[in-house]
Amino acid sequence: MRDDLKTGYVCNVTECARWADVVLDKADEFVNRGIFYTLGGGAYIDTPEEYRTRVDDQDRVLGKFQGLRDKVMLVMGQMLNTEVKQLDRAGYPGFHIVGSGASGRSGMFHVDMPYQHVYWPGPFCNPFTFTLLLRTPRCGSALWHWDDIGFDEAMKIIVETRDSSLAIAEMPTIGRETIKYDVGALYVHSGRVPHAIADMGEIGEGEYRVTLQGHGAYLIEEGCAAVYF
Ligand SMILES: O=C(O)CCC(=O)C(=O)O
Ligand SMILES: [Fe+2]
Repeated sequence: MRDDLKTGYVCNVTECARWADVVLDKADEFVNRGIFYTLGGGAYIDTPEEYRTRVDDQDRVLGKFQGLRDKVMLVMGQMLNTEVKQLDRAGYPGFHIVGSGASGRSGMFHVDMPYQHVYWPGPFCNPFTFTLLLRTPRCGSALWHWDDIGFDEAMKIIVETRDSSLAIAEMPTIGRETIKYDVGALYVHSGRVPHAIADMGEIGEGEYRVTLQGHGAYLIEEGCAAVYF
């Protein structure tokens, strides 16, 4: 992560607060994913049938965020030095919402491989993951990562702890590093360094960690990057 993380700036604090309000106004559409909720269907977390249904319905659920998505794609294009477009037939970048129910808990130790679950119009390379923090609880919002755990070793830990309620307790603390997110900043990385939503402590009642979330890769023949959720 320390080698492949890029950071850009998308919106000021006022704009972020406004976008976070629009997300929280859509609470009826949130999907409970355990420690967090999503707004929008995610290829990495939905069944193929659920994903298809949510993509078909996404203009209703995520239509209001086109302005934000356009800005994210523009800034990401400058960061990656390429044009960035929406991947056809896939989900728009969506949102993770973490509330007080996740107080004192972290996300799962994982690597990102959502590209296995979407349709690619041609060959692609260099998959990436991105996060834009829109709202934070007072304790802060961050990502834990383990740069010194290689991909194969990470997969072994993931398989061993899968379906285990101990998965969180078993997360290695040795070598764990923290990237503290700033509101309005966009973080882009390969997703191949093992990582987890960090436990930053107490999330108060009515406080939320709201992030725009997505993935992407370079379309080799088209010479641009495409993003999805
Ligand atoms: O919310 C975050 O900080 C990261 C989430 C994440 O790891 C993912 O969506 O793959
Ligand atoms: Fe991830």
